[in-house]
Amino acid sequence: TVLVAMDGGVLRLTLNRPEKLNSFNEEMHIALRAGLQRAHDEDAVRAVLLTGSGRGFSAGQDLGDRDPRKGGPAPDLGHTLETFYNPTLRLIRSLEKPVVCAVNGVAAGAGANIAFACDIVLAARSAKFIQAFSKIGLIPDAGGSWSLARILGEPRAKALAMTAEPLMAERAADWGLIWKAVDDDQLMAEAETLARSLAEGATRGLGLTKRLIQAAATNSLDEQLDMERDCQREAGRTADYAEGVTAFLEKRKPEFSGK
Ligand code: LHQ
Repeated sequence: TVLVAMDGGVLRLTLNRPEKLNSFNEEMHIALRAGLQRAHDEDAVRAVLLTGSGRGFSAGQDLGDRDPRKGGPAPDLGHTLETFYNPTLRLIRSLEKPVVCAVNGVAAGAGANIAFACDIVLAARSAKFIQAFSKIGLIPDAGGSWSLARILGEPRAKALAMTAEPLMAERAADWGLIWKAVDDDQLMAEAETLARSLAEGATRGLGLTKRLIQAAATNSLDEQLDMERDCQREAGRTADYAEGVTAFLEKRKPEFSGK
């Protein structure tokens, strides 16, 4: 349910239930989490590229798995979040390596919000983001209530969440929810080039950059300045810093090792 491929330091994870628009069942959750865990564990992985197969990125939770007509006790969706979605969100945010997301088509419900949790999001111009939750009586999960409110502010966050109006890629970029919208036929090439160049970057420095930018939301300026001091101290001790400066002085391209 998730295709995994390693290429030049990029771990590519492709959500692969195209006939269900890559909606999440338990198997796909477990496979995605295993891929993200591998990115945490293996030094050889220096960037992640997340995308979907077929015409959609992900339609969120597989509602076929959740048919109330089948009877049984009322489901505990909090348990579903704690068991399946929240660990994935935490893995993406805590991975100190760049996570590029190529949104190849519609991203709905938790599918949209998993994309928004990634570090650099490119979307096909035809892709749209839908906070589908309100249509079925739910609240925006998979970090959506957090990322929408943080990135957009209350007015746009509330309108998107309450109306479930589709947001086209271009506008998502204008609003700062994603990095950019790309012509459909260019999306994968552009995302691959970006992921590859990040994988060839100074991995520790990029990881510390991610840590700092994510911490900024809750830090005071003083706390952030202290953290920059500590992170820069750590970055300054890496082989990649020495290589970066040497390459600059020698007027050549640096060859970063990720160390
Ligand atoms: C689907 C789905 C889907 C199953 C399309 N499930 N089959 C967390 C905790 C626990 C429980 C609940 O949820 C959550 C988090 C969530 O993510 S809640 C939000 C769940 N997602 C949605 O409500 C979105 C439902 N899907 C749609 O609104 C549409 O399919 C969109 C707008 C995504 C795409 O529309 P179309 O391009 O018109 O495609 P389609 O609707 O024709 O879908 C294609 C096929 O995919 C179709 O199957 P079929 O056998 O008829 O060809 C759909 O039934 C299936 N599919 N989403 N979430």
